[in-house]
Amino acid sequence: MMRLIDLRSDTVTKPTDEMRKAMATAEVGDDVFGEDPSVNLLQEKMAGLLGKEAALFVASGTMGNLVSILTHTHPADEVILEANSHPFHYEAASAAAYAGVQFFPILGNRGILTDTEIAKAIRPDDPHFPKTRLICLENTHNRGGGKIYPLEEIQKIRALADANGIAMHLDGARLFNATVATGIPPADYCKPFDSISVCLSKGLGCPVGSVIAGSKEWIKAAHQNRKRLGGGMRQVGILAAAGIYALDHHMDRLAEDHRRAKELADAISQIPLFEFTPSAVETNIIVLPIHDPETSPEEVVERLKSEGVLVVPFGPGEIRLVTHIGIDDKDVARTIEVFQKLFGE
Ligand code: TLP
Repeated sequence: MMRLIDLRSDTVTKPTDEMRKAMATAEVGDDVFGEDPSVNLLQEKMAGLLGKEAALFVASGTMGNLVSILTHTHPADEVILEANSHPFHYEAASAAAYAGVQFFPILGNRGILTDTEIAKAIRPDDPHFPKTRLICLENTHNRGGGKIYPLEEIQKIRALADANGIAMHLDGARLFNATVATGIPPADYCKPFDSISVCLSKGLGCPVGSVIAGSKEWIKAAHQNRKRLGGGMRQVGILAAAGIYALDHHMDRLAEDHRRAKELADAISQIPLFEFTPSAVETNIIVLPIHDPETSPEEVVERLKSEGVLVVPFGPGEIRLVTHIGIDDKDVARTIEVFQKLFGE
């Protein structure tokens, strides 16, 4: 059978044998009683790594963002975020449904907003307007093609938030891709934020889970919101053990995913149908433009699939490829060969 090369997302990874061993032998307890040693260890490790007082294991990145937004806001507050950000684009309006907040989306440059753009969206203190309570940023930015948020820009936004009494949350689903690519330590990247959500189930290669982090007091309130959403889990150390294993063994290797994404970008960008600037690929995500309006993303996806290469349509005239722990150098070479065979001139 043809080996499938699955570049649809870094969420498709399967736990390695070593990770499965760590999960199978994990010490567990009832986490609703706070008695799961593996969950407690993961939370401590992550809080330390992100430079925050406390952390909380949650089921998914979507739950991490929702619990965070719930914990920062009151119904009818407003949250400023980027128009292509995950909470606005992909979370089924969960913050509207469960936190009762209104989003103020601003279209950025590949997901990056500046302090000047955000400043214009902050509401004046006037009974006509909602209260601007929270700014959410995303690093790396998924729909921005894995774009790294420059730390200096975040620091300027923090100064603006401080001047206006606004909290800041980071959707750091792929924060470690940014820290590995830049060499900036996670705690430095997280310092300007009141809360952070990081995913274990993306580049780190775990089957499930995210962790949110913040002050002790904030995490206490977040814990109650997680409970309200039905996210209090029991012997969940089996999953936390995968996270601990990944923090110890799967972090540095993200650089390999970035190198492979660059190799793919360099080769595919030379095919006129997909021409783009390969240096735009900063981490593990490649968003490819399709320059022929007659060729739909779905058609490109189908043709690649017939040769065993899986990618996803990513909006009008675009497809996305993501490298991850399940993709090796041979897969990269084969993918380039398939692109050239199908679409090269
Ligand atoms: N992203 C998924 C899809 O939902 C699009 C993917 O394949 O990239 N924040 C960011 C920046 C994300 O990219 C994702 C998932 C999430 C949050 C949500 O994480 P999960 O899927 O664990 O709820």
